[in-house]
Amino acid sequence: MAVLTPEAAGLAGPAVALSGARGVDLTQVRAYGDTLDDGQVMLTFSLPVPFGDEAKEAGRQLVRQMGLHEPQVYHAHDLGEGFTYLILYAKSPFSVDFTKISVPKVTSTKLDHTAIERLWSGHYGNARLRVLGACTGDDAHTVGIDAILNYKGYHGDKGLESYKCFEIKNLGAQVPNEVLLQEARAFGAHAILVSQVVTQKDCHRSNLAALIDLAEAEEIRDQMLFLCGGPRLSHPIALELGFDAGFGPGTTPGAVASYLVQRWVELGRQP
Ligand code: B12
Repeated sequence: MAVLTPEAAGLAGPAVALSGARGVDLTQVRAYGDTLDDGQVMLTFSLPVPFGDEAKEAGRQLVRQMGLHEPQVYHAHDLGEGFTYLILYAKSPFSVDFTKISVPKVTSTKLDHTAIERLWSGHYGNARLRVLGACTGDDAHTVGIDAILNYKGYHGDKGLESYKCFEIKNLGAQVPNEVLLQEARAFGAHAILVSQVVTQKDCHRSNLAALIDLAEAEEIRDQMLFLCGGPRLSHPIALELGFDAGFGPGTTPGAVASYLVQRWVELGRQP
């Protein structure tokens, strides 16, 4: 399979039309299964109907309605109680122009622990950046925010508590937005870190957007950096929701520390 990263294809700068290596036309990229440009995709879903030939045919018809061709049921499984699980292959006639794709990214450079501390102390001496973290709304999944904030950290990378330049307060699980902002004022927070793991009915989006609305109503939105993170979050989504930055799966504390310090220096604010 021809694997071309945007950087390898010279796409890090402005969008350019390229004919990639091994015959890949980056202006018309199609899904790849067995052979280049065959448009082959795999779909998995469940249907609330009993397992059997009718369930498989229902799956094929749904896939055709999605605009895909030649659906084939690769696997079907009885989930019990009138539900069927399906895996189908089909062909997609669609293509994307890869050369026109541009995704916003966190622009800070990933620095090591010592470089982060040095950058901070060079500007602010012994002052500290106060970071308030929480898992908000009904969400009780604290492992992610703990991984970023707690001393022991994540994936061999120590958490923000291990840095001299940060003062950390972790409010834990199921913190209402109102309480988070009250705590932020009382703590004199410079940065608020929110974790959202549960995404049912897009509750992560509505809860995060509500936090920003509240911060704007209380006229404190621009006084602090607002970061969010979780398995279904990304920097583009965070920007869309009014946050300064967003971090997805696999984020290391060092990446967050690098962003916080560089962004604070860039803004020219005093802690
Ligand atoms: C552990 C776990 C639990 C534990 C949580 C314990 C705890 N103290 O956190 C318990 C058992 C309590 C639990 C309960 C529930 N859970 Co649960 N749980 C999980 C599980 C297995 C692992 C989550 C985890 O710890 N990941 C590890 C961390 C390190 O990863 P992470 O959160 O993505 O964090 C990283 C990044 O995203 C990022 N990050 C995260 N937050 C932030 C914040 C900031 C600011 C930054 C910068 C970065 C950042 O950095 C982290 C490190 O890289 C997942 C399934 C899975 N395998 O992911 C289900 C899962 C999240 N749970 C799920 C569900 C449905 C529930 C329940 C609703 C189940 C129920 N019916 O009761 C309840 C909900 C309780 C509640 N009110 O929230 C679903 C969520 C589905 C969805 N998309 O909405 C999942 C995906 C399981 C599934 N496949 O169905 N759960």
